[in-house]
Amino acid sequence: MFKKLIILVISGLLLLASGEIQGQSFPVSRKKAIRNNIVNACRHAWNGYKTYSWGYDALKPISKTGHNWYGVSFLMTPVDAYDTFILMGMKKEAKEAKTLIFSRLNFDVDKEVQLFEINIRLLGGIISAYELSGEKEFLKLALDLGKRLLPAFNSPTGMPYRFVNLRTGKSRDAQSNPAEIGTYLLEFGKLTEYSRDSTYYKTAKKAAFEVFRRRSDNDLVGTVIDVNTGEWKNTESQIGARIDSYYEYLYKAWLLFGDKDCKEAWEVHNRSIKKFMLTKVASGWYFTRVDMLSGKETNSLYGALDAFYAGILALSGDISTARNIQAGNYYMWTHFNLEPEEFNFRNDSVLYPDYPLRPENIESCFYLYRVTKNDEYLIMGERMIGDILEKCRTEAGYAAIKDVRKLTLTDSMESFFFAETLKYAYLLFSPESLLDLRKVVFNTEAHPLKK
Ligand code: DMJ
Repeated sequence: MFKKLIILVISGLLLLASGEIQGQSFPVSRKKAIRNNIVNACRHAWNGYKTYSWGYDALKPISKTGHNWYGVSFLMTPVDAYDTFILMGMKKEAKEAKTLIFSRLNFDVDKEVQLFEINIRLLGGIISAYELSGEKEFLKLALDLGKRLLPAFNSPTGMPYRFVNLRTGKSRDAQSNPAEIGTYLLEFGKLTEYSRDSTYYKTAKKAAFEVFRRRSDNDLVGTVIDVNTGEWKNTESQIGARIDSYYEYLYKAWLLFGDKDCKEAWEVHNRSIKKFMLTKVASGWYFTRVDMLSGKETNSLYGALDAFYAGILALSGDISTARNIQAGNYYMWTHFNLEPEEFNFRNDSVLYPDYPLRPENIESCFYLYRVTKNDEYLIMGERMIGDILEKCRTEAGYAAIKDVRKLTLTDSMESFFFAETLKYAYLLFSPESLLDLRKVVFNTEAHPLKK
């Protein structure tokens, strides 16, 4: 009898330790199985890159060929994937990516590049790689790249042009937007930290605040602005495309560097976003689009990019709004069986039916799970990553979807699939100790930067 009791107590303790009881609906063994699937998917995609597009920016997963954004390669995929390999414990793949980067990545090229993308994917990726590996070669690359991006900010307002030539510094395209103007605070702040040259952070902050000071009386910003004149060219305000990471970096500059001005600016915008854009309908809460001057609705559109905002709200402590927004995010995913790029949340019609392997919906699940520990976000995440790994898989990797209603594929596998989609999904099902949000802040491409 006594022996039986001891056995019962011990097996109970073992179950408790394994999480089989604690998280009834989501035992540790299930999390582990999902993590394994994600690692296998990551390896499958990297093997495709290695076999068919080694040295290129990205793999085209249907035609099995390589693709460069600018004619020459800046190794977008290996740079974006490197810290994901490290976090997933994929040592062999991390080494392969690093060797390729050190042997071939060179920024002294007479090519014009898009400042924003090069900053979030390459500069962010390389700085994070340096912090995770301690390899000086990464820091050298980051400082070299940073110097080459600075000339883009030489406009009459201090807001950067959209394109810059990496060798000559010649810049062009003054019709920009808040995201492409205000998403440098984290990476440039890190450059200032490592170079001890305050120019970087000051330049990034000036650019972001040139947008902020042009906000409307409603404390909203528009979608297109001329960086030469500072004049708004499109006054539609939204939280998604062309504005998203401007908001994100105001809040995260506070988290990473304790910059109070940035926190205050975020609070000003967030209050107005909630006042003018938050819309409650039966399927969930959404942020609609409004005119920055009148505050009136222009379009009841919502999409894959907007989904990130629930995560930022969760991070900033506004859990109840975040939860309701995530309900809308999940509806967008399940109703269409993979989220469309944009849909009208008032009548469920699809405007842009593509799904380019975006991470934002899973990203918000990850933050919400971290702050609430509610299994519901694991269930959402499991469904989403399951759909992606099943419906987007090709022989060579994972492909974007052209139309979520018909599940037709298109020949592209963006590097953010490695940097963000797989990483957030993996972290959602991993122990918190793998990545402590009190110690790091993710840039907008999910490259972790140390506080
Ligand atoms: C990423 O490159 C970044 O997250 C960016 O801020 C916008 N979205 C794409 C992925 O969807």
